[in-house]
Amino acid sequence: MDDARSPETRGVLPAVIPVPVGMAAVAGTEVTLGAGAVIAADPGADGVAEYLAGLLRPATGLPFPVSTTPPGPGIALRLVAAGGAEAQSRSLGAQAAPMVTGGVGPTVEGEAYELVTDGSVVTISAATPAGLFRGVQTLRQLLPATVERRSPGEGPWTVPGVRIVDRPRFAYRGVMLDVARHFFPVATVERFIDQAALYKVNHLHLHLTDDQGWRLEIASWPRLTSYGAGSEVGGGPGGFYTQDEYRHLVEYAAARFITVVPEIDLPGHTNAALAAYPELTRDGVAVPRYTGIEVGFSSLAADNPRTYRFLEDVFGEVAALTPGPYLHLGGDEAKNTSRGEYDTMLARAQQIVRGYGKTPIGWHEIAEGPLDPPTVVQFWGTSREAPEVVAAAGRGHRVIMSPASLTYLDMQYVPGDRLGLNWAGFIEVDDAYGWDPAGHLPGVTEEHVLGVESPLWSETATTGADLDELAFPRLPVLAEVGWSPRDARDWASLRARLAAHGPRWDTLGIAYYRSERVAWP
Ligand code: TNX
Repeated sequence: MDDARSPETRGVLPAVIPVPVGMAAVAGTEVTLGAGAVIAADPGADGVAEYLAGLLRPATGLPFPVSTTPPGPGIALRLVAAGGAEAQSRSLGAQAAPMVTGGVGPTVEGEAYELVTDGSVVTISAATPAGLFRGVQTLRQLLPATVERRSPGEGPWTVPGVRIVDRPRFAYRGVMLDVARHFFPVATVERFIDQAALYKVNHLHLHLTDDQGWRLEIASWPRLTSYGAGSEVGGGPGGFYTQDEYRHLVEYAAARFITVVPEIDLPGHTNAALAAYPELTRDGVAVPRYTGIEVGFSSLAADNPRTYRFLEDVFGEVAALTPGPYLHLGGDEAKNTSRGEYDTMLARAQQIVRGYGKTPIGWHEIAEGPLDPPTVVQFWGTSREAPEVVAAAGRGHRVIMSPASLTYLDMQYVPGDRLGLNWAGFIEVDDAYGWDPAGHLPGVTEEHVLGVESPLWSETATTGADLDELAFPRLPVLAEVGWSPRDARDWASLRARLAAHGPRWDTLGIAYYRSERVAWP
């Protein structure tokens, strides 16, 4: 009889999230990593090899020496000519995702990899270290959950016999953390980066400024942090990142092939800056700091020359600290800014950002005004109609899809949840899965979509455990929406794979939300 259950439920295929483009079980080729296991790395792959060794050593208690000499039994990381993995994917009859063309930023080819077992060696091949790194996350998920322990545990450390070919569907797979409504220390952000990396997320958007606090040191405007950082929602102490701490986070993310996208939100969401510098207000009168959660009351002033000095200085410093191609300039919910003021300030802000060699990203309201050619539009609406976004896509602007009713990690799962808001609705795990980024807005099709981002606003989240509960399991779900081909996605399969990841999250200390839609073990 046919077994109608998914392959993962039947235990035939391993529980990899996001589901790879192509994965086949290959009997008799499993690899058990034992005392003699080495990590053989091609020149240029040593950074990823050391990262992998760092993952494996604590739980296995094995030495995993990294070498560039030909492999013994264990793991091999191979850098192969570009196209190799793709040719393989064609030969396996896997779905070829459409090419991303033009523009700056990431390309999907750079993250393709393949992973094969041959009985004694697990070989990961890719054209770039980024591809190897994505493959390493797959390897990690092929090993027992206990591999995530930070102290030696029981093996055996067996990788099932598989052949995997994989590449992302979208070049941009992001997660956003709001460190403005509540401030999160460096260690919490590092942990968030590690969690995102496990699911092949490649952009971390940091929402660094808002009405409730300014979180990045700006040397030329020191009161932004000496005063403007000292508040947060609910009246807590707030906080900020020094430039060195921010640089550290950028490097920490880069070591995981994650690009930091800093956001300086304007012209609204600026109360913290206005409180720090009364010269930026419309009437020059100081405003108090703000610890509530209303939006849409603050605004920079278009006719104040200090506004543009401020934007030049801030974007100049942020650009200098940020190696990635994007600077996010907000643009959302400017309810206390006239159309003319908005257009004037956003036009100048885009010019300034481009002057520093960066590509602007703005929340989708920015598409109601003039857009510079490279500007990326981030859709966050709750309806499937956004004529100005469709029009911008038609003029060649790339779109990041963050529909609030599907991707907002700060929405409650169900009524009565301890954490979260619900203005965009309730988002259960299968809701977050049951949509497609291409065509969600009719007229915004595959080639317009740069990717998918899941924002985690922090009005109700104050601790790392709160972030865990809102992000898990929805972050892995949305990572699959951004990575996996449309027709490889299947809720019954994902449901089983999420359940299989529960013990891994327990081992990692991730306080995930035990959604009733998943049969947790
Ligand atoms: C809307 S989404 C906002 C944020 C809030 C969030 C809460 C967007 C661009 N603006 O200011 O934090 O809702 O869910």
